[in-house]
Amino acid sequence: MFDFRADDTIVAVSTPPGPGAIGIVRLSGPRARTIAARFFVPRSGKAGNWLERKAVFGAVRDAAARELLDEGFLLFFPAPRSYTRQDVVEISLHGSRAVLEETVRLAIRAGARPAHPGEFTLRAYWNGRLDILQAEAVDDLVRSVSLTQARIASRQVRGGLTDTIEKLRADFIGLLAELEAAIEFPDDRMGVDERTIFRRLDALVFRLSGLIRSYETGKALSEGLTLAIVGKANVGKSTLFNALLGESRAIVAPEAGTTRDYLRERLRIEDTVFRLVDTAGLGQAATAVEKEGMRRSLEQAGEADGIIFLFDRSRAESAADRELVSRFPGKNAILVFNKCDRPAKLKYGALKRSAPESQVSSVSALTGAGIPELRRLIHEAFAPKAMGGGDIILHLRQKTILDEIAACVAGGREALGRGASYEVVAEEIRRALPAAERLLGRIRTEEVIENVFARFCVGK
Ligand SMILES: Nc1nc2c(ncn2[C@@H]2O[C@H](COP(=O)(O)OP(=O)(O)OP(=O)(O)O)[C@@H](O)[C@H]2O)c(=O)[nH]1
Ligand SMILES: [Mg+2]
Repeated sequence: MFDFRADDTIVAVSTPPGPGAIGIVRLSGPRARTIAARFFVPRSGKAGNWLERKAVFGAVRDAAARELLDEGFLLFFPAPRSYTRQDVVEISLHGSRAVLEETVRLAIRAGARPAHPGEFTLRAYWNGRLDILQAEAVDDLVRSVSLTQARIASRQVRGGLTDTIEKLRADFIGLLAELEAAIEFPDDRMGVDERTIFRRLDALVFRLSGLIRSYETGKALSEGLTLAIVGKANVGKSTLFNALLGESRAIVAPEAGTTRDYLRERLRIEDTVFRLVDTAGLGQAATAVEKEGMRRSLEQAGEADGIIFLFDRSRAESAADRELVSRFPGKNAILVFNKCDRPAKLKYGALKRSAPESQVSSVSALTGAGIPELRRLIHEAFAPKAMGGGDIILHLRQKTILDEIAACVAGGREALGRGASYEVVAEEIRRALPAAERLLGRIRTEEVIENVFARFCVGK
């Protein structure tokens, strides 16, 4: 889908659709300056005689219509000191879709071609300004909705993950060199012994598995974790759902069995976005619809990343409550006791013992008492833990290749364990190198390029 010829000049609106105070039209390519000079007239000085990286005030003009379209500023970034390493021109105008699209049309009439999604960044990659990990992070940064996501992506745009992978690659090469020396001079007492090789391999396994595991955090950050509110009918699940969201989203009613289908809404706490699910109450189903609703509740609870078990504190607990709590072993959960505005009847000792790992909170979803504390508890119990400045893998492409590399290391370790020769061990480990190159995008394959850049927006 991409035209890989980099010798034409592309143009696009680089700001999002919809009215804005400012909108930007961007051109990249060897003719960017000449093309812009055809429709951008500077207030003073000669068109096209623009100083490097100095704002030029002027107007966009349709020569044919002899009419000024809008006034604004132009910035010229000559190659190679630009985003794409080609000549780049950026024109800031008023953010009207009509003005911006007409400017693009004028550029096309003067010889530019409309850019494909991600094509500016593709050119940056093609011309060696970014590697593929950085290019992927550009898109993550553009799309990030939380500060944590933005920080991780920004670090990767600046080459943080690239450095980590480079170091890993260097260690592979170092290890191979040692193995090769040991193969060539088997009698040299300075040669590496098996224990050292084992240690090196274990260290690599450790680092790789840390990176691979971080993908779970990355996914949680980009997609949002799902939390299901689960409990018996009428305990106040929908009331709590509404209280947490701060809006009356779900129907609340005194009779049991009000909620039939589950509801899902975005819940933002501090910097984390969750997907909160309100489910149908569990208990004795009287009708086929109720039965299906309960089946779905259990399904939602099973698929969720975390569960909020809700109980009515003004009623005595039952065996069914304890059974429910122990139904999802290993699942991250909290126990919440609702209706604390009423006299307490429920003793939660037994429930707590059924879920010793889970934290406990008391609220009144009706009055709002305890809701701020519960929000804090939800964040503490479920938000993905930031990994002290470490690298986070955000893409399946990256994780898949890391898995491959880890398999090479495991293969080498296994060979060493069963007493195979160093040649065989080296053979296994050597296979990790092309994978690392692919991870960094040093090996350019059209498939990878299309997969990475096609997700971008036009103009980026
Ligand atoms: N006193 C008191 N009543 C509450 C509280 N929370 C909910 N209720 C009431 O309990 C009843 C049931 O509330 P819902 O939110 O519909 O309960 P639910 O768990 O969603 O019920 P189903 O959808 O039928 O399973 C309503 O009459 C609510 O007003 C609370 O904290 N205190
Ligand atoms: Mg309900």
